[in-house]
Amino acid sequence: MKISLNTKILDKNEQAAKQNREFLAGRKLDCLNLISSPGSGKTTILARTVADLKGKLRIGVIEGDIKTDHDSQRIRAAGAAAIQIETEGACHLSAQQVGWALNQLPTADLDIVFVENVGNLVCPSAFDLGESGRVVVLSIPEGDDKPAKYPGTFAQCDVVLINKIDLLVHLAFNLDRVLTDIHTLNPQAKVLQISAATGQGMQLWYDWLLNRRKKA
Ligand SMILES: Nc1nc2c(ncn2[C@@H]2O[C@H](COP(=O)(O)OP(=O)(O)OP(=O)(O)O)[C@@H](O)[C@H]2O)c(=O)[nH]1
Ligand SMILES: [Mg+2]
Repeated sequence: MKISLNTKILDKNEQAAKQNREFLAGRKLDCLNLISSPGSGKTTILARTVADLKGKLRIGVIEGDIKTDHDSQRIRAAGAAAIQIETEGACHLSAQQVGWALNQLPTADLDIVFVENVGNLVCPSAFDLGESGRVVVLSIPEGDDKPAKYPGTFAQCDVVLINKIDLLVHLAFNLDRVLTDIHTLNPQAKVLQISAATGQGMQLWYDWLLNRRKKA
């Protein structure tokens, strides 16, 4: 019984994901799904990206949180359109929710939509949103064992942002171990070391984003 219910939920999600993919392709819109633990710095990265790429990349953001619209307010303050989804307890965004939010955004005037998923390294990676790429954010204070402990999430992404690199000097974090573990799980993934607080390495991220657009 339990298995068939799960299958139904996933089937519904898959149908909505397919519709989102078609919607995005029809508008030549890139869409990146950001996945991480709570507090890794997703909103800080996005707000800085919006401000720094003003005039170079037209960005919209879909924010997923269990409660509050704090993150969408931060994105709007940085200068981009943002739609908040409050999941009211659900640990991930669904493709249906993202489909609804895409319809609220001024997509005709955008190049890319970022989806900031609910902070969680487990559930979001199991749900296809119809996105064109995935970004996993890992921050230094979370510890260097996270890729090994949450292999599914790190195995299914295009880029890993190692954020809060400014804290590396203060904490026992074996960067070599993390780089090796990510490479073993996902040899294709690009790994970038950044600090959304200080700006260190952010240009590497912007280059990755802008190159992606050129290739599309
Ligand atoms: N030192 C340092 N702090 C950072 C950096 N990036 C973000 N922070 C801080 O980390 C905390 C969490 O940042 P958020 O951007 O809210 O993280 P988030 O992943 O969006 O959090 P949730 O949406 O709650 O999952 C804030 O206090 C930020 O100021 C960084 O590069 N270095
Ligand atoms: Mg956030």
